[in-house]
Amino acid sequence: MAHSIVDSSDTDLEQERYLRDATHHFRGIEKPLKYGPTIETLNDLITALHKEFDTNYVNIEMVNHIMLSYKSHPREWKRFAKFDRFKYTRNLVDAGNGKFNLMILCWGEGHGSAIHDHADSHCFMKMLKGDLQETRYEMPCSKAIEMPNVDIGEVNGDSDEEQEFEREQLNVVGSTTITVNDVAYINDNLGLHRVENPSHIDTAVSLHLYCPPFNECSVFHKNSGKRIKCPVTFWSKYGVRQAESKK
Ligand code: CSS
Ligand code: FE2
Repeated sequence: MAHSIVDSSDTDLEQERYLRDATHHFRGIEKPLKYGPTIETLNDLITALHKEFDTNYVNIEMVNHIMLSYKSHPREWKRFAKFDRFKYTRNLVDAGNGKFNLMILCWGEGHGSAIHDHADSHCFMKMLKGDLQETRYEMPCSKAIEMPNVDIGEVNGDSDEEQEFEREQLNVVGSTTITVNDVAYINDNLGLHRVENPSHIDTAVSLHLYCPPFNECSVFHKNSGKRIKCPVTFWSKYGVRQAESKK
């Protein structure tokens, strides 16, 4: 028989290459696909994602469909939703066999992210509770500066430090508010964003899918366009709070 044994790491690499290529043309879909599966529960969503990522070719529209089709039921995701008083938290739900990361982000009243990129990956953001405001920016040209010990949640990017740095003010492309069950999509080809809970009364919870997964991204200074590489960490994994050293 002429079957060749394909090393699973080759398949993984091919999938990674395919996904990164797809960031150059994919822009997200607004409505679920007519031929897509029904997704009733968070478990259905996770099962459907695993099926989709099981081959080296990933139907990214189908991934978008899966995220759009799920309707938020708090009882299904509550155990992952762990808040901090001071900043938004990232809570890992499923590590997708190394092919994707599915996580729940918990935004306290007024919490927001720095302006950031998505490390050449696809980012789907679905609202589970409350609203989030997304402000988009054009990608600047400046080079990365390594800052390995600062987490994405700790960096604000609004200060006026770094006066000597050659300025390249980030241009705002637009701003939208997403509400329960909406899905926003972004990748580096479409630009950067800052995400904020605009409410000072209500918390917000969102479900994020990143593929390929990443453990560092860049944050950007609004007035200079200066770029800083930051590790991204988890506040909890599979419903269990991470010790400081294990994030
Ligand atoms: N990308 C941010 C959240 S906004 S999409 C993060 O992973 O922390
Ligand atoms: Fe983001």
